[in-house]
Amino acid sequence: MLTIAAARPAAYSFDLSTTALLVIDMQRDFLEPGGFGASLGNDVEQLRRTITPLAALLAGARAAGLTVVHTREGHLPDLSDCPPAKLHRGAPSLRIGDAGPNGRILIRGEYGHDIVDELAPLPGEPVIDKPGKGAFYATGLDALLTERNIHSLLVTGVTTEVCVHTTVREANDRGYECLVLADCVGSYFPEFQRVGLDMIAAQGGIFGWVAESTDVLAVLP
Ligand code: TIU
Repeated sequence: MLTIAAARPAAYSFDLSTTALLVIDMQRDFLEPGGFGASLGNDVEQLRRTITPLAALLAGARAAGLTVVHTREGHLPDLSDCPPAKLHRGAPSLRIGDAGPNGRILIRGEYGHDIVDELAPLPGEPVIDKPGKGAFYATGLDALLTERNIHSLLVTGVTTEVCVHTTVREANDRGYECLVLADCVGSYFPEFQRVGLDMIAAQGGIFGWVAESTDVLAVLP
């Protein structure tokens, strides 16, 4: 058992064989200009500080033999898996499915939909394609984790208050123990980053725990 004493609200313990590193939606569509995040009026630079610590954590996790699972948010080319409520909401400069500089916005198979080069999945690492914000909705993630006897998740990715939060809430309700790594999750809004993390650890860890990636690297073999 490995223990992160500095986690809040209390120490977090996990076993390598029953833990996965979950990397949520580190896609060009959220982290690079011309994608979905930018089309919503966001400054993608706010998210890019996560790439360097996450690359280091990914390397440490791989070296320790930890299961690594990546997710990508996106839709089928015919948009049959995109609810109208999602497609028509707001007034983005480009809607889901529109042609952008990195291909069609948030469409599977397009350049912009894929994961940034720095965090590219290795062959054999599962990549879960998800149509929603939560990684458990309409995906095989729960079955994959159950099959591998995984019940602890080290959670990273973007954005803190949207896909990370939704996924952590889904995971918590399914019995997974989530440690969210503050420097490896990012929001377009600094106040949402702070409050989003506080919400997870508040009330005795109502959804999970929060720590830094260096805390994890310090205990990995
Ligand atoms: N808009 C926003 O903050 N996030 C998303 O739409 N998706 C994810 O968080 N991946």
